[in-house]
Amino acid sequence: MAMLVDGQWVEENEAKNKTDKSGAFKRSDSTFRNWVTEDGSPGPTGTGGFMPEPGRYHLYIAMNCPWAHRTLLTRTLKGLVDIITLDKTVPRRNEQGWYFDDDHVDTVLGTSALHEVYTASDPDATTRVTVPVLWDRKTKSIVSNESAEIIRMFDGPFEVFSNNGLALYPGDLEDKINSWNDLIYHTINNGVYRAGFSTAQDAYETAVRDVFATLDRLETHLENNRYLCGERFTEADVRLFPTLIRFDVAYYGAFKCNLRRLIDYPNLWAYTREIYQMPGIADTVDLDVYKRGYYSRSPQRNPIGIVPLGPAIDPAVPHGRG
Ligand SMILES: N[C@@H](CCC(=O)N[C@@H](CS)C(=O)NCC(=O)O)C(=O)O
Repeated sequence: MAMLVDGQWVEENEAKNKTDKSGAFKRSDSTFRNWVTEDGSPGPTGTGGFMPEPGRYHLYIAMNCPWAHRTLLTRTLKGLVDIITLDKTVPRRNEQGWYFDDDHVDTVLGTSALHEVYTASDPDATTRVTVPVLWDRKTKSIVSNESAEIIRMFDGPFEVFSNNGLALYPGDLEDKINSWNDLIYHTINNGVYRAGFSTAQDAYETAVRDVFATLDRLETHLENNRYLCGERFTEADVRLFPTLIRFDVAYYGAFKCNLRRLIDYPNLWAYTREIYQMPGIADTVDLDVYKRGYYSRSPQRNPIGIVPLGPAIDPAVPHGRG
């Protein structure tokens, strides 16, 4: 898969870049790490000047991407749909990486591929071109391409324009949320990728065992807890949901995470349905896009590119919780 090197879109060897000597999958770090803050002052890692303003910021996502899904969920849950505009790339990549077409238009810059958005921000950028991207119309630059940080920005500074009382990262739950986030990132969000992209049996088995050890633990936890941190829905739930909703249609088969299906876990499956049935969330989900995306033709994982018909799962079935 190609990437930007000194502002040029160049090919490079996917396997070489993404796995280490043991065959384990390695994810690269995000490169744009600025922050929208309440008063526009610099955040923890970036330069300043990014004030929260309605209509100033624009989110680029791809519907199949679970990291982008976090930002889409948070935008909906925090009531920011009219404050932060949105464009979706075509939900697959071609030789230009993430791209736009007649049905998926870049309404801000009119580019035909996302790498042009990156070079519009930094003409000399050396980086992978990933979704999500938070774009600033005012400075004509990328604020951030790190989903974990974009959802924190959506949770705080924009509350002056939209405050529905939902705090995804409340002070008294920070430690609990951070500890769930650590576990869920390594063993679930990235765990399924470690399984699906590994090029050695051992690395694959370790990843799959990690995935299911955490799913088993979550199943027990959700027996007596409505959400990960108890009664309150938090960022930890936002970060877990994109992997769960993709699990049976994508990761179970395409990434060989097949010891159990999500629907075999009654508590986890009901929890997933409850989140799916929250206002606006079903619109952020597209099971068919997930299936076609993860089963797209790949020399390593699916050389012929056949997309399976099943499984038929229905997250709209009443969840019966609480
Ligand atoms: N750390 C990033 C990861 C995002 C990411 O890996 N996105 C994938 C799509 S699911 C991507 O755009 N990959 C393109 C590439 O690596 O070239 C985040 O969480 O925002």
